[in-house]
Amino acid sequence: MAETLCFDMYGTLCDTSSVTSTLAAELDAPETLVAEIDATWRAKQLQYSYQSALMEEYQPFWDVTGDALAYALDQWGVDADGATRERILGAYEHLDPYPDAIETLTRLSEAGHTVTVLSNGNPEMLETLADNAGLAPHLHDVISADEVSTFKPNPAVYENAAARTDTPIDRCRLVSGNAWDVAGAGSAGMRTAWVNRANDPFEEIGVAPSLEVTGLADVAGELA
Ligand code: LAC
Repeated sequence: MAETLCFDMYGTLCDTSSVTSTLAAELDAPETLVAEIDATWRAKQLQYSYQSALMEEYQPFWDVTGDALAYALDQWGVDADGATRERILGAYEHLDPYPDAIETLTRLSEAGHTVTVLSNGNPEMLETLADNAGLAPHLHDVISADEVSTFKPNPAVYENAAARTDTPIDRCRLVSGNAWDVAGAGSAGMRTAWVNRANDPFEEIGVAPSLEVTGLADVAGELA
């Protein structure tokens, strides 16, 4: 049965850890420090998105990501001028797609599914990344949390995706590598597919995934 498939972008279609090469080049820092900054940056990025949603102080994900970078550099005692920070942040527009991303989108589209991105990224950063990563021609739509001025896992974001694609929410499926995102989409009434690449335990809150796989190609294997 045809579904509207909503792919998360950061950590699902594109690999956020590909910012490490930019961090290393721009900061001339050892690999261990780069790994620490990268981990703090990603954790703070998510935390700041949750905080700003809960505080009802929405700001675009690009700004959230910049603030999280500032925190991570500060936490690890690294000085970087404004231009360097901009170049590091710019890595978010050049993330590597996972190797099986394009083939997965193509197969699912050919199988009759509507294939979209549903992400916390603001539209400009999503469109730039989708172009740079070669994903854009394989997507029917790119839907941003920015349209409802809050962030996943607020149900308003998943509900907006269903409304925008004119699909009943129980015929939409979020595909995400982020367990918290899957838990939230399930809670909002979507079907889900959890791309559990690291064999992690699932979240203790929210709704368990309708489908669990270890890579994007398996999503096509199951649904195409
Ligand atoms: C996304 C990030 C938060 O929504 O994973 O794409």
